[in-house]
Amino acid sequence: MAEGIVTERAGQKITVYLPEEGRELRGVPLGKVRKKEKVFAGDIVEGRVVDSSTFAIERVKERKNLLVRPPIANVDKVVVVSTLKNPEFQNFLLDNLLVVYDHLGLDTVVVFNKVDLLDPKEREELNRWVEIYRNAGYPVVTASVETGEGLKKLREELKGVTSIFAGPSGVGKSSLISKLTGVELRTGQVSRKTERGRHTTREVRLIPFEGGFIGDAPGFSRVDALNFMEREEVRLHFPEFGRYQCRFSDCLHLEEEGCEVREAVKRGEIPCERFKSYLKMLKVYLPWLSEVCKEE
Ligand SMILES: Nc1nc2c(ncn2[C@@H]2O[C@H](COP(=O)(O)OP(=O)(O)OP(=O)(O)O)[C@@H](O)[C@H]2O)c(=O)[nH]1
Ligand SMILES: [Mg+2]
Ligand SMILES: [Zn+2]
Repeated sequence: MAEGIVTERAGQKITVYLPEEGRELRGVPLGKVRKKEKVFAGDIVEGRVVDSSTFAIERVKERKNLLVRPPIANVDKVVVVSTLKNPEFQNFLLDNLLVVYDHLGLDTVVVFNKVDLLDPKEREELNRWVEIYRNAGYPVVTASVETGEGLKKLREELKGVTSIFAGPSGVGKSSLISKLTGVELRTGQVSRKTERGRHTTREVRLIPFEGGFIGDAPGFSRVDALNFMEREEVRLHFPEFGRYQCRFSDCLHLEEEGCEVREAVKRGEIPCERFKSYLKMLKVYLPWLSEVCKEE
């Protein structure tokens, strides 16, 4: 028996990567696998090399997890890519993604790409966001496919793990992956067409990289944390809130007495941007907040 990892699942086509040989073969699920279970990219499979191009899949190993969009199994880490401009930064979308991936038990890395486009003033604005996410506890990388900034740091984050790139359309997910791995991916126009729904491709592909795998994903335009969890759970996925002890352990940090998170927002220790995202996720409006957090 040999062990491989499914790197591609497109319709009936399955590709299996054999780490020991460093090559990819066509995967053919044997009867019992075909009948009993679906095979996803990221699956660890056992089977036999039957000829120079074919791997017969006899068993799919139990999955650690299975993402829905994109459909990839056994993901360790999500690289959430944003840009300050082109497209404009949407911190609410980033915050939702960070909450949802933490809920799913995945590590996250925050990447700000296309920093080559920023003038000094915009670079300062970006630095403020970088500080906000670093202080919250996330690893943050500023990157540019054009200048190569941040790619070494990103490479370190990807070593030995299965990671996917997520974030809005057009931020450069595919471009970053191509630049890192040297593998050509469809970028720009083609995926924009897909966004319009002209040619929604379901194919998913993992690229072997530095002892791990990288998966590309289609851009998200909207993610709603409440579709994944109860409103009581959301606060647990804001790491910076966990540093404060409120009077009540089930405090939602809204209008409860003895809420230390609220005091921290008032003192400026928790940034307004993050706390506003939290309230927006819960669909709550608090009058005191407009006093503390003046509109920019
Ligand atoms: N100036 C600049 N342009 C970039 C950079 N990275 C990507 N781009 C450009 O941004 C556009 C979108 O890049 P993609 O890699 O297709 O973006 P994506 O995130 O994969 O988009 P979707 O697949 O639609 O979700 C392309 O025209 C890229 O050439 C960068 O660091 N700097
Ligand atoms: Mg893309
Ligand atoms: Zn509280």
